[in-house]
Amino acid sequence: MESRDEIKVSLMTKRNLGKGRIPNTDYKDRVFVLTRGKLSYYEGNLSKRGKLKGEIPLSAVKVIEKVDDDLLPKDFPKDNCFQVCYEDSLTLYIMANDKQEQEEWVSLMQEACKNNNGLLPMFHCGVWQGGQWSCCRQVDKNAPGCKPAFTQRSPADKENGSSTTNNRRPGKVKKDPLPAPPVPVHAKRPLPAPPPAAKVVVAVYDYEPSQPGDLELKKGEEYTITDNSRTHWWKALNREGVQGFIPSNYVQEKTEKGLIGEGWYCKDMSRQRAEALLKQEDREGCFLVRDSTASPGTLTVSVLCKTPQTTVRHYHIKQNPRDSKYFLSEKYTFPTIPELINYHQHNGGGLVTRLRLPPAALTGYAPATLGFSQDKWEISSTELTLMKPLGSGQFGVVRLGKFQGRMLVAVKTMREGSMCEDDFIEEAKTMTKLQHPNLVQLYGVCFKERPIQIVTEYMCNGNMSSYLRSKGRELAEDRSPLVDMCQQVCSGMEYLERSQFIHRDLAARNCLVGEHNIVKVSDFGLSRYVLDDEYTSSTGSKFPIKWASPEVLEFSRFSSKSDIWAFGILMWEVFTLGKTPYPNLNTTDVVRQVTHGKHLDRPQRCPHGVYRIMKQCWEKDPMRRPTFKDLQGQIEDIQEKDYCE
Ligand code: 9M3
Repeated sequence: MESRDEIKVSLMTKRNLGKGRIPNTDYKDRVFVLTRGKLSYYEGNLSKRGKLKGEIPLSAVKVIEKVDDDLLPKDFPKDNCFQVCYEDSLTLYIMANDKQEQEEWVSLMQEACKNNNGLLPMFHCGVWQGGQWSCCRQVDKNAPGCKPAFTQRSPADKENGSSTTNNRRPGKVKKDPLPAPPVPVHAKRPLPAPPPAAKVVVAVYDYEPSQPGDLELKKGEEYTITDNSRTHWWKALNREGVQGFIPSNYVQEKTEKGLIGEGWYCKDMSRQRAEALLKQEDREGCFLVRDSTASPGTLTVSVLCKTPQTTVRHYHIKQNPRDSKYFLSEKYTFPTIPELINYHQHNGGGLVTRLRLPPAALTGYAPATLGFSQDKWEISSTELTLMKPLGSGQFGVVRLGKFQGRMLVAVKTMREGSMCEDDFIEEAKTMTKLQHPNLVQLYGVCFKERPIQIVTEYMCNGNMSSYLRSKGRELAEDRSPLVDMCQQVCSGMEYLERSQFIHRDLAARNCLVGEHNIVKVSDFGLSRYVLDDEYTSSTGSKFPIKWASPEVLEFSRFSSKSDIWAFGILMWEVFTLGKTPYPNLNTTDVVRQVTHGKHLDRPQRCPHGVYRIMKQCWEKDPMRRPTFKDLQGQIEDIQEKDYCE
């Protein structure tokens, strides 16, 4: 019988853990019904609800939290488990059918119970099994939880403290929202390592939550990280004690120099990138502060000076060994770096020009998050609005789209028969976990309906090959933007190499350009799922012969080293401003040239230092080719003098 005050109804699997020492371990499919006052479960199924089997008044609920999949004992029939702790130490474990359902139930129940009096600030993220907790190995069933719970308690609750009779947590802990180390209860049992000291981070971008359970971030504010066991989504507490998930790349750890959050500070920026950004802004005194690549541990101020010619000057911030004060010019010393910068923003103080404002690209641009939220990589087509076509790829049309009506994305709609869909879906979850500022982010896949849709980060300037052809002249006036573009691709590829992930079709056409000349590698690994002989066979008309290494041509042997070969060709594309390699050769002649060790010529006006790097990528023996890590160092070392050769 449906009732109007039913908030959610789902058929899920339950395990009941009773009070006794030997918990009853039966798993039953039940129809769970959440109303404003209680959680009930029934026999039967969604179309025919049977006998009522149990009921929990929501006022008795103390914890609603997910159980970590990794901490579930093997006999649990499913993942996606969450727990409802209620009354005095009773726990109901419920297994949802997928992550989204789990997420929805947890957040709906947390919302429904948020004003409960007895909410516990800590919970166990594992299960009670075989006489111990699978998360913290404590052997007392009533041992305090080892992780802070998502207790969005009202201010009144915080002041009054917990009126619970439950003995898991003493009342005074209400002041301390951070995890306390588990209490050792049995000296002989192995105990887990105590949780590391709480990490305080500063938001470097605003973040607006897109899912229940996410926490809003405000740029410049501090947050305490309560769980960073996953790489890309962390749990954090804000100053008001509200907890939720945040994208880990939107925050940076507070440093002793206190620079995170300053609009002019950019931690990981190469000299080339700094020069390219500043020159692109083309404003006298435009500046930024970055970690020095030449002398690690020190900072460099890079500033644009327009007279007599446009140049970027780099100044090391030095420290006086006597009083530890910072300076650019010995005459003016300061106890902190922000004070030093503030001084030079108002006075030349020995610099070629006064420091003015940092580039807009540093202050405005927020990176892609990894997936839309914690574990959300399945996307429903109802969350997508499709807009104009951006072009066609190997799998069909790619459109500009909006996710949840507010975030621009690119949506690839799979043409029927163009992709080996099942294999791709299996891999997609792993691919959404790859995250780097120079990789086009795969946000998720809409695969419950056909055609499948792949949702990725949108890049406003399209592919790099066309970009070079149309904007190349401007970029080539000063060649450091070209080195910078190569360096950005190299950084993204170095991350793929480190993640043991092979691109298999690296080329300028498969890189995309965003705002401020940002370049990202796109469609990595997708060639494995192409169903088209013209593309997959090395004799097919669409096979990327001109980017293929000798071992790929001969034995289809793909590796990070064959990616390196392709990267050399991509550098050649960059320095010819988007020309097609081997312009006058047909495919048979290309294969003949490559297998005989003959390479592309040095593009006109390409610095010799850059061409030397390309040639290393084209070593016949893959083992003699450098790694992307090696190349990163070499590209970084390309000096102004290379342009004068
Ligand atoms: C079209 C096609 C992309 C647009 O989907 C692919 C694709 C698929 C598979 C492969 C393998 C490796 C398997 C062979 C290769 C490619 N390609 C494709 C990636 C896009 C695209 N994606 N475009 C954009 N963003 C994303 N994420 N942005 C974009 C594209 C075009 C314009 C603007 C933005 C555009 O119209 N212009 C014209 C005006 O000047 C700016 C560019």
